[in-house]
Amino acid sequence: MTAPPTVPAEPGPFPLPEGRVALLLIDMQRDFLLPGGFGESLGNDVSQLQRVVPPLQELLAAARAAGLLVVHTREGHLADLSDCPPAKLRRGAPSKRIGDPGPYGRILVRGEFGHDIVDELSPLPGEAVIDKPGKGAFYATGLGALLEEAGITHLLVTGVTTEVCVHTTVREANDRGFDCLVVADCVGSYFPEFQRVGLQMVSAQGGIFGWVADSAAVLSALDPARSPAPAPSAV
Ligand code: C5J
Repeated sequence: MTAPPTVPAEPGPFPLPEGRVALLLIDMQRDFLLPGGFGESLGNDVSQLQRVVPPLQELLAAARAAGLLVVHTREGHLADLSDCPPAKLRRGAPSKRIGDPGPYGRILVRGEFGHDIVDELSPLPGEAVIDKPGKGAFYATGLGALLEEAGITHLLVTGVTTEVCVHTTVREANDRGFDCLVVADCVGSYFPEFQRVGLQMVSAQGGIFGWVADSAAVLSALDPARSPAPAPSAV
C-alpha cells in the first residue's frame, strides 16, 4: 500500500488519505463578506474576509478536481427565528440584530440574499450545504452523520471567521475524532490580531486542535504535478 500524500504543516505533516478527506467551507456568506452588508454595518473591515476568496476559489477547484467531498455551511435561522436562542438574538446593536431588515434582506435568515454564499464560491449542484443555527457546524446539524457515512476522517477547514465559527467547528470536530488542517490563507477574521493568534492556537502544544498550512502546500499535495510548496512558515 502506498503512503498517502502529506501536506507540510505546523506542527508536522498532515496526511491526505484517499477517500477520507473533505473540504469544509464555513459561512462564506454575503452577510459577512459583502461591502455594505451586515458585517460592515457592525463596523468591521470586510476586506479582511474578502482576501480569503481568491485562494479559496483555487483550493475549491483543486478539491473538486481531486474528487474530495466538499461541504459548505451557512450560519442562519428560520424565518420565525424559532431556532435562535433568545441569548443569541439579544446580542448586537438593537437595530442590527438577527432577523432585522438589513441591506441584503433580513440578517442571517435562511432564504434571504445576504444569507447565501458569495457568487465566487457557489456550491455546485449535489454539493452538501449545511444550514447551522450555531457557531459550530456540528451543533444541531447533520454534518457529523454526513461525514461518518462518507467515511471521512480528515478535514481541510476554511471559511470565516477564524476565531468564531472556524474555531468552534474545529474544536467540535476534534472532540468527534476528526483530524483538522486549518488552511491559513483560506480562513479570515475581521481582526488581524485574532487571525494570527487564532491560527497559533490551533497548532500550539503539538497540535492541540489540529494542523495549520497555507493553501499552496495543500494544492501541491493534492496535485503533485504542481511545483513543490515552500516549507511551512511560523504563524
Ligand atoms: C460570526 C461566523 N462571526 N461565521 N459568525 O458571527 O464566524
